[in-house]
Amino acid sequence: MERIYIGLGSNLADPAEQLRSAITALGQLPKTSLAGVSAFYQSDSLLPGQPRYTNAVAALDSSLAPIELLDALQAIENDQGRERLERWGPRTLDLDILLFGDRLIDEPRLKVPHYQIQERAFVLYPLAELAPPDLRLADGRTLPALLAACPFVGLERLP
Ligand code: A4P
Ligand code: MG
Repeated sequence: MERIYIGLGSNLADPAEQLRSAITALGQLPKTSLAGVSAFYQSDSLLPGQPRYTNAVAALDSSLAPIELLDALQAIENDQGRERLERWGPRTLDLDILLFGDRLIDEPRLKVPHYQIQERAFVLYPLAELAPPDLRLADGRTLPALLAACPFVGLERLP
């Protein structure tokens, strides 16, 4: 079993409902249990002209292999009507593997830790709700240092 953190994001077709059904689907994955879910956060899109995003982070305990988990996440994205029309386009559901135990993964289909974790308040603050406060990433960076360098700006934590 390894502890895995998944970033969830949606900016189309009732984003909060998209996140809730994705969380249900995560809890039903084989060899996996859902260990926690953060609050939901809203923020403007990083790309101009797109609807606002709703984001959250889920913690999983799983014995799936990383690529098996990626395949399962992409199947959930597809089940929830995601159309890959353009990279970085608006989406009903985006599921990113943020951290996978203490693994460093650098494969064509999968880079872990997720490459933009440090720039994304909508990832770091929900992650901090679930992770141990002194969490150290596989690449040596710590969660407190990442939080200190990424201000809580433009994020709205939903009740
Ligand atoms: N891939 C590589 N590493 C990973 C990983 N750790 N987890 C590959 C998941 N996938 C990973 O992803 C493209 C490919 O990345 C996958 O086929 C997988 O093999 P995708 O989800 O198909 O495409 P994408 O979502 O358009 O790209 P990406 O890079 O995930 O987009 P981003 O960077 O997530 O940008 N603003 C706010 N406020 N909140 C958001 O969530 N998200 C985006 C999308 C832009 N602005 C946003 C938000
Ligand atoms: Mg993605």
